[in-house]
Amino acid sequence: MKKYKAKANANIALIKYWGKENEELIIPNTSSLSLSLEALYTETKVSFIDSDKDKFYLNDQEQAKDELEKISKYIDLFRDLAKNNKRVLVESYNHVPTAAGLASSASAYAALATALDALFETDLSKKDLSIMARRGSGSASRSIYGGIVEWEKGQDYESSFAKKIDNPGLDMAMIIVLVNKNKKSISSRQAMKTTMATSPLYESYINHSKEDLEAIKEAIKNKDFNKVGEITEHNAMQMHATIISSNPPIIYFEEDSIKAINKVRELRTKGIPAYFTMDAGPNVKILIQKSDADKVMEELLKDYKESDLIYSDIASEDASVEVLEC
Ligand code: 2P0
Repeated sequence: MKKYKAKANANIALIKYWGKENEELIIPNTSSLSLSLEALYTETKVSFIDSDKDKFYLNDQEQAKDELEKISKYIDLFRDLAKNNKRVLVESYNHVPTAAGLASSASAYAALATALDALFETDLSKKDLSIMARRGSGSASRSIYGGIVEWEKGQDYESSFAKKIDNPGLDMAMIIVLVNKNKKSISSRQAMKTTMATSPLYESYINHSKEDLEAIKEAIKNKDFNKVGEITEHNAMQMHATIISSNPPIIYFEEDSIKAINKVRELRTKGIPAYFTMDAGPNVKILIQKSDADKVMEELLKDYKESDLIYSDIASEDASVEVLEC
């Protein structure tokens, strides 16, 4: 019996995806752009089992009914595609340096799609793998690739997928400041719906984000790190302003998020280029030049414990799969 193991990295968006044009097919309202992170990844093993039900283990824990149903529904997409009704054992491991609440649906579904493609012998292209990963979670479409990745929103099932953007040699890395390792935030899936339904700023976010995407692609081409950073910060804060203006308000910031943001500004006053972004949670991600990593770490360690910081290079490899045993 063959077992396959796939690996996919998590990604952090510089231009954020927030809201869907089509809920069922996960077609977004905007295109987005991200960096895949080497330090955070998911490994997922899959094999066929002789059973009438799938089985799902996450970090060696068998998952309960709701999680199993969700993943079974997802595996159905591959069963339909391959016209093969066999049940599957999924063993997934999130590799995150600390128990940081950073487990990512992006790396999870990108790894699962890559593993299932091998198991069901569907032989999908990278583009189709990105589409299948998207069906699990929107941001997973981007985790099929390493490096700088753009998810083009497209208009329908076939045209909404991610692709790699050339990096002409921009020197980048990220440091994640772990603000709160425990508290569970409102899920981004639910929060997106509330924002779209109630925020008076939502349409403005959509329009500005198109401009931000064009501007950041130009800045990447020009190897202009400061411009990339400025656009990243401004886009994230536009997204959060939009989310906060939902009714009832959704606030991902905590006091310590603001503290970390101020620390990033302090780095800049000391002449170190560094820019922040935040997602659907309180942790702050700092975009830096890899060549400044030692200096930035030294500054951050004045205020933070080493265990509150995760340094990551940008992943160079795309999602991949290997055969484990026959
Ligand atoms: C992003 N986020 O672009 C944005 C920024 C969070 C904030 O994509 O409903 O888990 O599964 O498509 O992909 C998180 O949303 O949502 C996300 P679904 P997903 O990274």
